[in-house]
Amino acid sequence: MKKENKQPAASENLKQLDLQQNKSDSADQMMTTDQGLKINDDNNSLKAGERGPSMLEDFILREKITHFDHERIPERIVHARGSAAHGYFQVYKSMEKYTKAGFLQDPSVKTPVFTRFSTVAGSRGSTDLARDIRGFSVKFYTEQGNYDLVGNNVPVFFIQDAIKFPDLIHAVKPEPNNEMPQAASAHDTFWDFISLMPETMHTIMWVMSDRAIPRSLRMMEGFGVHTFRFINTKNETHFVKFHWKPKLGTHAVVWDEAQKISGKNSDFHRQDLWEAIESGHFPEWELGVQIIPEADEHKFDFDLLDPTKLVPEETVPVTIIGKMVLNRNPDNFFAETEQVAFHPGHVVPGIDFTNDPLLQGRLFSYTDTQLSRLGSPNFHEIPINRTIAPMHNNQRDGHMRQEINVGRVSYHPNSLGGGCPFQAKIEEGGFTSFNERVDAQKVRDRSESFSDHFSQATLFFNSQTQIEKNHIIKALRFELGKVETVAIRTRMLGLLSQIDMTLADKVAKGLGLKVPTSHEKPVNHGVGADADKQKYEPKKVVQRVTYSAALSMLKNKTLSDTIATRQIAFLCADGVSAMAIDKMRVAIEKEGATIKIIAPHLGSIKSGEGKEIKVDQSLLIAASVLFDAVYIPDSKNAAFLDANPEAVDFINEAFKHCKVIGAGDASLLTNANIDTKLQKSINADKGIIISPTTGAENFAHSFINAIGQHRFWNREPELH
Ligand code: HDD
Repeated sequence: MKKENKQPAASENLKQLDLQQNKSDSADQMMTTDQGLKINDDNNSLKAGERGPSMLEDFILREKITHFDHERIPERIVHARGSAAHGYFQVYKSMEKYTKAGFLQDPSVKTPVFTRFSTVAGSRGSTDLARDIRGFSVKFYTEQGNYDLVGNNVPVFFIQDAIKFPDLIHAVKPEPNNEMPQAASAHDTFWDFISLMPETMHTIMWVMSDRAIPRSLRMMEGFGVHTFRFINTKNETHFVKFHWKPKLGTHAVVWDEAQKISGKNSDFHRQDLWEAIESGHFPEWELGVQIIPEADEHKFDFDLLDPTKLVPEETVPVTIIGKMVLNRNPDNFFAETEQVAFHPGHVVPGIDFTNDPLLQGRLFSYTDTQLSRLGSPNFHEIPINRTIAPMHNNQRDGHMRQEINVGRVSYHPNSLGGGCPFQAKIEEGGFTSFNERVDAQKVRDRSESFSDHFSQATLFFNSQTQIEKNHIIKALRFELGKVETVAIRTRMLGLLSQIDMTLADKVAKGLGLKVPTSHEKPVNHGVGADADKQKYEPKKVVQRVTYSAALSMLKNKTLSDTIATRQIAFLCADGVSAMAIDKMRVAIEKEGATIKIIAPHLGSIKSGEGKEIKVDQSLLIAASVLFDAVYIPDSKNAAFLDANPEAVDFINEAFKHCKVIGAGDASLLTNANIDTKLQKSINADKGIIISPTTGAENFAHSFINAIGQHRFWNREPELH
């Protein structure tokens, strides 16, 4: 990666200007205590004699150690592991027809954003490549106050009611007796809970799919999940579902690869995001909305308020309304990425909630959790959380209050302060909640319109290609295979059989079990079961949409054939052709991808032409799983494959993970140690590109085109 910083000047972004006030740079400065006293010796504590005991008097030692002792804060109860970046959002055309939200009106305005991606289950230091949902939170610093879109990379959620959230999270987190396993759902407590909660089935399909192991945070979709409301100046409302569509397409790694990446580089996603931004390859997403008129609320085969359901794009198309570009890495991980506090309840006029019971519970949880995580109701004053809109109210005091509120008045109404701060009229931007009519009895209950737990799980499964279906089956075999309690596995097979019988049969085969027959099938052990309420029995509602290409990553390939920002390994050794390297390098870099020269040792190697070639990584450090494709320039260094088993592993593994392999000469791939299946398919496999004796440009072109296709799945063995 180039070291040159391509991030834009802070002056281009109002939030960056705001953050400048708190930035501190020690360049050319003297070291001081927290009180500003210049420090003369930071290496020795104050002692009674050179070999004597340290003295209590040493306030410099005490201050330093005390601060250190208190450096950690509690990690997030969920989404603890995350990476974030700054950027901006820009709407393409005014959305005034639907919403009065200020940041969705003027295409010339760039609204600053801070976006954090996360895994859900793992701790702060856990691996990036866990099989998990990814959080996708965007804080828009709008002129009307902060708006947070706190979503995921999956459009649906496990449960329908927030009251089950602590149960879900307790089940998926490491088991409480031995704190194992870390950042993994493949264990008994998770599947015990899931197998008793049929409403989780749709989201389970997504989590078992390759969506849960993205190639990059920059290559995944985002979703607001709940149905929200848009409200315009005439007080007309539309329901809205939010989508983020990545410019680089939606791509995943394979599960075997994910597990190996976790060992080779557990910061894989974090590093990928950081380096892309440092090198000026700013990740970009388009914001899409599905807009549903208020009058159509009950026209669907499911309830719009049920967060376990999506609105198929075939029923309501996604309209692209703007873009988000992330163009600046944080300066300080703790101050920004760790201290940022998102909240689905941070809205602006023009955006409002619905009665989705999951959303309603979230509206409580997010402020509450910051009180223990950040330690004070003043967390909104932390620079990264601070709004760029003027902020005045009568909230006062509390731990670590920064603001110095002047005057005697901290109440409303008042006459001593001239009635200030004033309440804003609607036309002055004052927020009013949507005037929804509610006329109901108080009940602790769930709507029958929430009872169809399987139809959309089936829709998702049926919309996948056979390759993607196989990956789901294998993921379930893996996850349930790690479950020790056989009754849980069997109960899951019962639920899977209600999604798709072939799916259940194939998973059962891998587990060495039989799918329970209908009279043995668990009906409902979950919600309402104890209360013996028949109405909670899952129902199947015939869905008008039975197939949706948008749900498949392989079919929904919009813009996905670019190779920009992909990492290509060049396996080289002394004697390699510098000309072959240069030709391929130029062609690849022109497409915005990055190459790394990998050789048996660091330093440099000598080409056949006598040129020094700088080595980026030694074979000891590099691994195929960290790259998108591999190129072995020429036959002159074939002997190097015999001498370096790591190079052979590299090629074999790239083949196993269905990646593109380019070779200067076919004889390189017929080396005795190369996978025999690879050797046999050299001529038939479209992902193996061999240089012709003439026409090197075509060769580079074919190699690049093949990388654009991401993977060659036909190499995968059939699933029996
Ligand atoms: Fe949540 C964090 C997304 C349901 C309670 N959630 C959190 C984050 C994301 C989501 C992306 C990380 C924010 C960050 O980067 O700081 N959560 C979701 C989505 C949900 C969802 C898309 C369903 C549609 N969450 C949900 C429920 C509850 C919570 C039902 C509780 C009733 N979530 C929290 C939390 C967290 C959180 C405990 C932990 C850290 C934080 O809030 O700031 O309040």
